[in-house]
Amino acid sequence: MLNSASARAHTNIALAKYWGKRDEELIIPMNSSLSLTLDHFYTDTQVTFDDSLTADFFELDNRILPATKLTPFLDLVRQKAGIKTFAAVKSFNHVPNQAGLASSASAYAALAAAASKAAGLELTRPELSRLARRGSGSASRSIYGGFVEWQEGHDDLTSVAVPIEEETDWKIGMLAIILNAGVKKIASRAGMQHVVKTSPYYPAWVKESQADIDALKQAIANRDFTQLGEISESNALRMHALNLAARPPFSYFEASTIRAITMIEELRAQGVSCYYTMDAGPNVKVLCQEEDLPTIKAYLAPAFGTENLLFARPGQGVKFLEG
Ligand code: 2P0
Repeated sequence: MLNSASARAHTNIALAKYWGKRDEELIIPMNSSLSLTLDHFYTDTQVTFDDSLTADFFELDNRILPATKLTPFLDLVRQKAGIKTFAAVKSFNHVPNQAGLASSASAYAALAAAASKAAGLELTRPELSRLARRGSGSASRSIYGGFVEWQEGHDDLTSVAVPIEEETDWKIGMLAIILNAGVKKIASRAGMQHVVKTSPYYPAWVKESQADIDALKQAIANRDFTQLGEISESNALRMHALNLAARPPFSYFEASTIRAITMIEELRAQGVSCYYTMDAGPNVKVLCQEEDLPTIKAYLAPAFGTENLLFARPGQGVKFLEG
């Protein structure tokens, strides 16, 4: 057997975040989440099932890496397809400047699509979303473009992403401020596990998540940018408050994170509509309307450098590539 397939998936940034699992093995989240898929940051992955291989093989950006993390995921694909063949996986992360945005979301969404096709499976997009979820929760959302909701569900079948508005004509996007492109201090998986166990605010977080998602959907339907931004920013701060309230506490913020946040608040005080969100790292992403981008960049560039300001528009869902 020598079967190959390639796929491209874009990363996504959550406006209402996923931060905690109900089921660690199946990756069923504690609450639903809502994200925006971005056009500028993506992963291309080629998977080849090859009878001559004696183990799975993994290459990322032309560097050979251990395949230990990928093998359990490839086992799921092999099990579904009824094959035992090992695979060679070649990935390229298309993220300028090693921006620290190359998340597992685009990686597992591209891998799910390429591996399932190469194994001879023809999965529907809901099936691809569920498969990607098994690699990394946020990857379930990268199967779709635009605004996407990962519905928490209660088991493998029902925990799946659905598109809210795949092809959006809304002229908005995310300006990523790259503050530190290094490896994150605490892996998302460990961080979220720790807050579920020890943060006294956790039940309140879960309860408020659904209200945030409802309000975000309303904002999207009404093209209400202020509501979209206010809810996203508040949701991000509440996620990070869980970390500060954990025992022992931890934080992804660095001094430059606070500096960036303060500057976004200053811009807002000057009448520019822009809002921030942060994930499991120090970088700040600014949700803004395209028309305000020149003003925002001009204000931030002296502090952070133009080369560290990367703008992305709403992007597409996963697609298969030739070869
Ligand atoms: C999110 N993050 O909703 C949240 C916000 C980071 C902060 O999903 O354990 O790599 O592989 O399911 O998806 C990052 O966590 O975690 C993430 P696993 P994942 O985007």
